[in-house]
Amino acid sequence: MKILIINGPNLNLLGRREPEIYGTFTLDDINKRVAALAAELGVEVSFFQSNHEGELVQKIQDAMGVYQAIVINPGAYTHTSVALRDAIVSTGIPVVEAHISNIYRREEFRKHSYISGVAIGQITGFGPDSYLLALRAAAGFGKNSGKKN
Ligand code: CA2
Repeated sequence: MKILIINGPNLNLLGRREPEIYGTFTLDDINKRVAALAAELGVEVSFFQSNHEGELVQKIQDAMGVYQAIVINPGAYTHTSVALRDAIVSTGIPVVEAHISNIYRREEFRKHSYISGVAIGQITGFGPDSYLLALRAAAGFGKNSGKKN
């Protein structure tokens, strides 16, 4: 099973600004932890980060037929992007939405996500562990898909 990990705008700055909200770890630190967990779970992961909405849309489109699930932290596009939401719907790839901070404990404008309504689920507020929890959720969903309850 192949899982794509996508990070949106400004997440490349992790560890360099606003440590009180986002911690001191870098995106590279997180990706290393995700890769280690992926090996344990026996899934293959690839990483993509972009500050550009169109590139994120393109990457989701290109994931069709290649990846069986996506973990995405869309950054600020969570709260603005109908285009990302549409890309997720049109590819039909199962998506887990992840956030480092708890978006429901912050400003009002962060409490709405365009992604959550088309994701399998959302994990928010666990710091870097949000990515690990999201990976477990995506891998578990993939393993169980096609099985009858
Ligand atoms: O908590 C999250 O993971 C967010 O997706 C992060 C986004 C924010 O717009 C969302 O509301 C919640 C912001 C990412 C910005 O990352 C920075 C990292 C270091 C320094 C400054 C920003």
